[in-house]
Amino acid sequence: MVFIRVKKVKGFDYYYLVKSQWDSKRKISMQHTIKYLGKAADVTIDSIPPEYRNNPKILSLLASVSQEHENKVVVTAAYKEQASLAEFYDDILRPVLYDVGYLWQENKLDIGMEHVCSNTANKTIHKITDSIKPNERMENIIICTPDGELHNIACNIIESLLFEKGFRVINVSPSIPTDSMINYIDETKPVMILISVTLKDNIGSTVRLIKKISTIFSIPILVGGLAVNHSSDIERKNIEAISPSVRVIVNSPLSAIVKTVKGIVKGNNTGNFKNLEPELVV
Ligand code: B12
Repeated sequence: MVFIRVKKVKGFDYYYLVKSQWDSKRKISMQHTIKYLGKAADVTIDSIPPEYRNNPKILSLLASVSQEHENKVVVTAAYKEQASLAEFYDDILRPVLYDVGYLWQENKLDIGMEHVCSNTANKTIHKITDSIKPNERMENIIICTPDGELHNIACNIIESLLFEKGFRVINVSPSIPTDSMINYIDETKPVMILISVTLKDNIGSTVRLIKKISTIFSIPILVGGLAVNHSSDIERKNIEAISPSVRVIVNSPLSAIVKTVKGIVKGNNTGNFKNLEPELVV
């Protein structure tokens, strides 16, 4: 069997074309390097010896790498053209991901490409976040998803933005059990907790999480995400009725979310939204 082996050196991936053969005497699989292919980003079909170019494993790896590389170049170029980080996420990255979801739903994009797109989005966000200089006097904010929720690109985006605004964001997404969350809150003493919920089916676990947190701590909790954007007024009111510390934020631009967070941290550390200035709640 022939495949491409990846070696990571100083953060870069390097590829080797490798043959794996079963050694029946020693009862182990032996791997022989056929060819060193070089830095992953530079490997093309021409780097592969002709006799292995039709191998489906090799073709699919090369296709995903070149697609991911191409996506990253386009996305990074788009980021540099935007006036602010919030605008880049709101006006470029989120609409692209919504389109990806629509194309997947319409069977016009397969699941593999959907994964490539969401991995590219996450890598881009991490790259941007890593380039931001941390602030010395940072307050802790926890961002998480409820149990069962695997969508966490929004958490990474909000983390990136709040980090840029000088908060230390503890991003525990995706999906950890409620008890671990409680331990995290106890250890890190956040000034606020943000919960992102995408699937309507996860509203139930969101409600359980909020109930658990608010019986133990008095910390402001903001809830947002696709599931609450698509919920009814009554469903939102039911979430807010759990505790006066809870506020549901619907269809809000990222710049307004940042404003809300800053307002709460500055003026209201009691965990009770009743004290909050109305214009800060979107
Ligand atoms: C990427 C993606 C995935 C990836 C997720 C990878 C990852 N690490 O996140 C993978 C492949 C794992 C995935 C899996 C699934 N997915 Co999916 N996925 C998506 C996709 C394409 C993009 C999601 C995204 O990141 N959007 C971009 C972010 C930035 O937007 P956002 O979440 O709305 O966040 C913004 C606001 O809502 C707000 N916000 C968000 N959180 C919070 C929190 C607070 C406190 C505040 C204030 C604001 C706020 O701010 C954000 C920035 O503006 C969407 C399409 C879509 N329309 O979103 C489908 C989508 C969400 N997925 C969907 C489905 C059905 C699934 C699966 C059930 C598919 C399956 N059968 O397996 C699974 C479920 C997995 C699970 N248990 O969670 C459906 C959900 C339908 C529904 N109405 O419930 C969608 C809408 C696709 C579709 N059109 O049908 N998915």
